[in-house]
Amino acid sequence: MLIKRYRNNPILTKNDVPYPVATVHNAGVVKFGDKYVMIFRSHKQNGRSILGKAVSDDGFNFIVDEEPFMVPSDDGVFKEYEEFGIEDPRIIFFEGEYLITYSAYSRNGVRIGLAKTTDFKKVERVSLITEADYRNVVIFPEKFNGLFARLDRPHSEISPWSIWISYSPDLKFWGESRLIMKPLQYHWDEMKIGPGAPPVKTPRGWLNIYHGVFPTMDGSVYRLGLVLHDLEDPSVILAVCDNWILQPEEPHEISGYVHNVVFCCGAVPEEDGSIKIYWGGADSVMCVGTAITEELVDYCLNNRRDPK
Ligand code: BMA
Repeated sequence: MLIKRYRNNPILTKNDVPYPVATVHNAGVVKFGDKYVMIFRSHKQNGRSILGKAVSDDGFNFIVDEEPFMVPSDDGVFKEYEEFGIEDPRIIFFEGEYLITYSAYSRNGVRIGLAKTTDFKKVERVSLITEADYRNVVIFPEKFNGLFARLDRPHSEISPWSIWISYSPDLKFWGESRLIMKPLQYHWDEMKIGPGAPPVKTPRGWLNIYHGVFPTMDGSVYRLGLVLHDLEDPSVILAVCDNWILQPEEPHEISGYVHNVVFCCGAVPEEDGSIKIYWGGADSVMCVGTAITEELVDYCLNNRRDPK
């Protein structure tokens, strides 16, 4: 088995949160000094989402802060575009700052916000970095030829829910966009794909743990898969794994707020070559599993499908 589920999953539920929430799911996680910081999404009891923070010494046992970490802004342009809530945070560390991308929902659609922090106490919004109909933006934690790069997932009728890449000199203005990967017909990811955890650097490429969705008569099923991007040119996909690496199997992944969902927004590579992969179960709870990073890369390279 590639991913070993932690025996005490779920690691976080709404009962661990000291303020009223209906769910705890889809969290970004990073190392912060000798701690692990998790920024998770919660539905409030009005169905709109906020972001909470939890801290851990070992990456498995987390304590949630007394107050939410980020709630929809009450100021300026962010207020206008976060009215319906903020969702699905991803975190990277770049030159002394933690950058957080999140989905911002409003009557104008869903777009991506970028915020930054150095201490996970004070958080500053930087910019809204996409127009409407974008989700799942992950920024690479390194620049390429002086530019930031990100993977994103716009939606269009002609090419639904595919993965694109874009570049930016300053994190604010993005361009040079290209489609690099599509869902595959009659395949576990045929309906939608989207970047999951921010890409993890490995000796053989950037590893993107992505999600894929398959429509069934009983609703859609969210699973996780693997993509490997070239180290120097991340627009080049070296391999897309034909098989999923994780699917809903535990009771708290199969049933909950939305049933049959495993959804990843964060993974933490460790110095010993292992990696902690975090996922939301059934849009209700947070889970973690461990894998060996090089085994994931081998599995991806040995079981390829075409990217588009
Ligand atoms: C996606 C996003 C995720 C969610 C998933 C399953 O479209 O909204 O946040 O986990 O659906 O409901």
